[in-house]
Amino acid sequence: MLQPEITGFHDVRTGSVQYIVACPVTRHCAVVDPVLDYDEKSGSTATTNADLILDYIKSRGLTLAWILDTHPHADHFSAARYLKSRTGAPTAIGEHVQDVQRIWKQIYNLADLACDGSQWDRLFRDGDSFKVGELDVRVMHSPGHTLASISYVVGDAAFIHDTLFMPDSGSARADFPGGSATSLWQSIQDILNLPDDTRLFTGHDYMPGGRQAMWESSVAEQKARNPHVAGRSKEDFVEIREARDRTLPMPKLILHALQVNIRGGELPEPEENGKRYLKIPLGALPGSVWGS
Ligand SMILES: N[C@@H](CCC(=O)N[C@@H](CS)C(=O)NCC(=O)O)C(=O)O
Ligand SMILES: [Fe+2]
Repeated sequence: MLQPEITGFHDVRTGSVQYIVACPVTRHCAVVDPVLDYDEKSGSTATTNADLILDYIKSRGLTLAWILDTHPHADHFSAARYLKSRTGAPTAIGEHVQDVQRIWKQIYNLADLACDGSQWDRLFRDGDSFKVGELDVRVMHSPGHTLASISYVVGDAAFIHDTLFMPDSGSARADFPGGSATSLWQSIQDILNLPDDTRLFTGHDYMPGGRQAMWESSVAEQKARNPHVAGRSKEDFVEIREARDRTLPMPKLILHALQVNIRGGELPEPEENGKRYLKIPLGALPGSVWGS
């Protein structure tokens, strides 16, 4: 089986890991979960992360074939639209993004938002496959963290985003609107049913205890060492996950980011003065943590 060449780019500000996955034969590649930089204090955006990815692609003589997101992110803006504007490559996400769009359309009261996923070039369903050069990519629906989450399985590798983090970091939260710890458990089982030596690439690393950022593990390592799954039943997992979620404040950028990410990473249209504005609903989400 042809194996992909994988490079991870860790964004320290958000703990996100962005990937380039390349076909060693044709030099075509896909980008997974690119970040558009955003500073909420000044309201500025920047393309430092995305430009690093573009520079890497250029310097290695790669051709960008796909811009992939695993789910509508709650902690950063997607750079999918920016990368498409720079390269013309098609964008894609899971088909259930339409359900996520419907949830957030209501929360933001966005009368004009099309909830048909038309903001992307392709919507993947469970079991779909496509090519990056000569690499076969298979899509697995992996709901739980969000309704729309998907994993991409490429050769001996899988991009599992916000399901399992590194074995010392447990799993992703399941308390966003549409999230479910029970669904996340099932999605994690599907991942752990891949061959033991499958290379797993996670979506975030928060560098616990100040260690170096890490993002690659294997099915065998997760089964042996991740405290959220090793020796755990579904009931244990759901209890651990829901208990931890009750302690977590909402991500700093959730209300900033979702309105952009449900539009495929497109910023709101400028108003008549040429300026773009975000919309922040008040009292829309639970989980206020005062004094922190
Ligand atoms: N402190 C971060 C938290 C971001 C966050 O909630 N990340 C999600 C993934 S999008 C998660 O699963 N976190 C698990 C955890 O923090 O234990 C922020 O405010 O952005
Ligand atoms: Fe996430």
